[in-house]
Amino acid sequence: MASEQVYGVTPPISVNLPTEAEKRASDALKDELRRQKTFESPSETDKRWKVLDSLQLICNEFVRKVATEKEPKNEILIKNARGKVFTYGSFRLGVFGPGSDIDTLIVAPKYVTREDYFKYFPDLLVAMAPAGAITDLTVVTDAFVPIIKFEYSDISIDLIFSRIIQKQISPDFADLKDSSLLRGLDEAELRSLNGTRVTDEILALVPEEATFKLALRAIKLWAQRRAVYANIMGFPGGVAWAMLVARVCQLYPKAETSVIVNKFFLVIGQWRWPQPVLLKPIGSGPLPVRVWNPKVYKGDSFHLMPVITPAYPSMCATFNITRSSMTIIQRELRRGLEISEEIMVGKRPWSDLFVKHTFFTQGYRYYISVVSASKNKEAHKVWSGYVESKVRMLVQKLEQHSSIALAHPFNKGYDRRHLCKNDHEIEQVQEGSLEFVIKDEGKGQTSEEKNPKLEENQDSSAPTSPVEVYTTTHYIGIELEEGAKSLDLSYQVDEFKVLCTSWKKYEDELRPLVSLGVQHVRNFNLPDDVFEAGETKPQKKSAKSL
Ligand code: 3AT
Ligand code: MN
Ligand code: MN
Repeated sequence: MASEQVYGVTPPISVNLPTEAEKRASDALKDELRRQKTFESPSETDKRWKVLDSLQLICNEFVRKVATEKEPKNEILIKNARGKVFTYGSFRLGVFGPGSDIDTLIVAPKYVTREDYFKYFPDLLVAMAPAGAITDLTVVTDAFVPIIKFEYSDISIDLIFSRIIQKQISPDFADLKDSSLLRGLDEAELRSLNGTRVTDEILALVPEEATFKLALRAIKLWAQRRAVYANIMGFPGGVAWAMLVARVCQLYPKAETSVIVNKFFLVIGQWRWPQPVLLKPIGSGPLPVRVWNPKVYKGDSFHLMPVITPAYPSMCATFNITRSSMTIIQRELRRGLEISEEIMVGKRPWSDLFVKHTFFTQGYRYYISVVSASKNKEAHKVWSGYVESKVRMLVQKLEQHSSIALAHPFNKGYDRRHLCKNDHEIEQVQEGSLEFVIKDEGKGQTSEEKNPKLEENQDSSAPTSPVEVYTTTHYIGIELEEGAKSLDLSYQVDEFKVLCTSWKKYEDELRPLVSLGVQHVRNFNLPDDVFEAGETKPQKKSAKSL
């Protein structure tokens, strides 16, 4: 008899079959995930598949068009011209919810370049999709991963592109596992193929896909509710959480979903970092590219909680984690273990695991707010994105301050719009004032359409009509060292500001339009809109109670 396949880099911890109680706990978990609306309806999922079918047709047409342009006489090439649509992200992992996008990759033969993709694909897309189906089309050619983004029948699509060095894509071309497909590609193309290669590997490396998907759904919901989900803010992102769950699935190959979730908190909570989490041994490959290796690369040895992607070239998906975010993640893992232990013995419901964080309600006495502000929407998209990507650097500087025990960045920024009558009001907004905030936003940002002229009015000291100012605010909770008295952060703040404003794009174009403010905020001065209905805002202690 063939021995059973071993998943992962060590033997399993337990191959026990599930008990009746564990099965019941899994059913209860599934019910809770349903109640929490993490699943979409089958008809909505059908719609996603239809959109993907349509993208496959458009993709083939696109490749044919390029073939015809470049080799008009080569009938065989034109006849066999086709590309292949792959997915990655939450759709590929089977953990998408009602609001998820579809992360999609187009692979084309070698004669199709990225330039062709950006030149032909958008128009072809609009022409071939049903009339009016494509909206919000954005083309980002100069991103880290160049991308076309759009809505197709109200489903968000992220569409990236890579060619492979083959003359034709054969009709049965099924996957991107083979590392030799990476030969001859540039960095952007490598990165574009990476998402699909990683998700496919993860799925291939778990013993039971269905169990993994359900457990990952639970962990994603937990991580979002507890505000420990956000790569950019120094927490694990979707791919990292997926690999962590996958590793636990490998260690308990026969276990039910409920057991995986419970053991997740046990195993990951007690992990001996900086030992890396690996789904398979790190492999080598055909390219002169860097593969994660702390023995060779000093930088890699600083990763606090390394979680390594399984597809060549292996990378650390969690290089962003800081000392503070590690402390917070571990605190949350401990909480998860305590609660899930009680859930498993029937003492508590699953809903307790998914209770919302208390970052603002009972989090900290002191917060730092980082406010990026802009005088128009386009500039704000660029500027706020850049500042957001640097907040971790401020967090790291704060961590090093002798009076600060912990600097905890909230995982999401708060977007606000303000209506200002003069430069003085604009300055106040830039410094964090919420006096001029536009309330009753509803869901969409539509008032701009009602008031299209507002943005142009940016100059004089006494504008005749009010101008709109856009802000994004990031909050960092500060825990002081015991006995710390004064807190002078001017050095750290100045350094952070220099870091942001020495960006070339700021110097070249953004400077007249944008600003950056950093302030202290006491908990009782936090703005109302960070609290949900039913939450209590911290109150200033009266003199008596002090
Ligand atoms: P949703 O269900 O869409 O919310 P997701 O896990 O699919 O969850 P995204 O669509 O944001 O999340 O991301 C899908 C993948 O795209 C994850 C990662 O491999 C890649 N990705 C996303 N944002 C970035 C980024 N800024 N830089 C590099 N890769 C990114
Ligand atoms: Mn996605
Ligand atoms: Mn996406």
